[in-house]
Amino acid sequence: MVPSRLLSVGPRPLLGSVGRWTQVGLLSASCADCAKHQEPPGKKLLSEKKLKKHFVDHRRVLVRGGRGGDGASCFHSEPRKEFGGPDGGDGGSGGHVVLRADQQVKSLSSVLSRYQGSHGEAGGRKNCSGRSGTLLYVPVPVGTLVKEGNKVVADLSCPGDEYIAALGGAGGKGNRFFLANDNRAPVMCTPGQPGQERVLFLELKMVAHAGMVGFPNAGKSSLLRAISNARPTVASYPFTTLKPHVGIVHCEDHQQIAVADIPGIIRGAHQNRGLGSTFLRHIERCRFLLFVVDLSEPEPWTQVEDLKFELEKYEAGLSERPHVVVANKIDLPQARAALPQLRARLGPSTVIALSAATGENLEELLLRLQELHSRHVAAELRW
Ligand SMILES: Nc1nc2c(ncn2[C@@H]2O[C@H](COP(=O)(O)OP(=O)(O)OP(=O)(O)O)[C@@H](O)[C@H]2O)c(=O)[nH]1
Ligand SMILES: [Mg+2]
Repeated sequence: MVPSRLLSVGPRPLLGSVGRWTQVGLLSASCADCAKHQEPPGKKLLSEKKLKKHFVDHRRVLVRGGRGGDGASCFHSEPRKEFGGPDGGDGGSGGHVVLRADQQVKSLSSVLSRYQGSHGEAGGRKNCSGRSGTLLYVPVPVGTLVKEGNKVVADLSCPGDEYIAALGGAGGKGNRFFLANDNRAPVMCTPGQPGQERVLFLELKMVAHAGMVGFPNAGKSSLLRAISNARPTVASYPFTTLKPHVGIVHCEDHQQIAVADIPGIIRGAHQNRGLGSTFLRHIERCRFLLFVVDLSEPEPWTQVEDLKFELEKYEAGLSERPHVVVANKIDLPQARAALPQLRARLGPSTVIALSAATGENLEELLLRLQELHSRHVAAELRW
């Protein structure tokens, strides 16, 4: 589910051909042979400076809780009160490091490689406890998965979700704590404990209802621009889109459907050809898929076969998700000629022929999106 607060950008007037629909956009969000479990071979990691400029969807972070303050050892003394007793206060506890899902944050590029929680202060005289370390909040995008080793330890999928990444250390005890009947003047005090230290792997998986996958130049970004007011760049060269974009379609029954435009996939993407298949992580959470096909290309059905093959290589069963095939560029004569054959091969109800450029037949796609979304909501309610 896409949290409603994520979709809070106000509605915009309609596109003529889309009729009753309003649009709103939002820019951004192990089996041995699964490509997602393999590191892309031979690709150099980007430097910190370069990472800042890019859309970053995974990060390794060292988090360390603050150290607890030391307990104090001292004795009360004032005029006419020579043996005032032990009055060393306890140290304050160290501050935790907390990951918090923030919808203003769109990628993990702002997340640093290490975080240190603030330390607790030492205890003082007159039984004064030291100040505890403050919480250190690290804002991460909504949809961040937190892993330790291969184990998923948290899924921050709603705005405001929090996860304590590293606990602060406990404060030490002052000598007042050790006062007992058989020991009226303890000098013992304990030091503060070090904070927890962990290496976490953050992975951003976009939260969208529908994921668009297709070959480069199929017209995915054009389609997203046509049905929402997200503005991914459109150009006639392959791999124009280098990071995922999410657009929100507002339906007339006030449903909001988030649609993700994923960078182009080519055959062999699981072997790191083209942009590789790591971007497919962003459709893992999508409830349904749109296979966008360039109908003006020869044998357009092979594009669907190749896309399904790549999806299966990435994660078994991914291509089985509810889906429709969007046959784009129907405005071109050669595309119109290829449509009957595509329909015959894939089934007439699976294929929606449209033109993202002219807006022809967008209505059918939007109705189908609404139908798929309603089915998904009904299935969730049943659970
Ligand atoms: N004639 C026609 N051209 C289209 C249509 N949709 C997109 N195009 C053109 O196809 C080219 C590629 O469109 P994009 O939307 O950038 O394609 P994409 O799938 O996002 O491509 P990548 O980002 O590279 O993966 C652009 O020149 C568009 O103008 C359409 O319906 N009809
Ligand atoms: Mg694109």
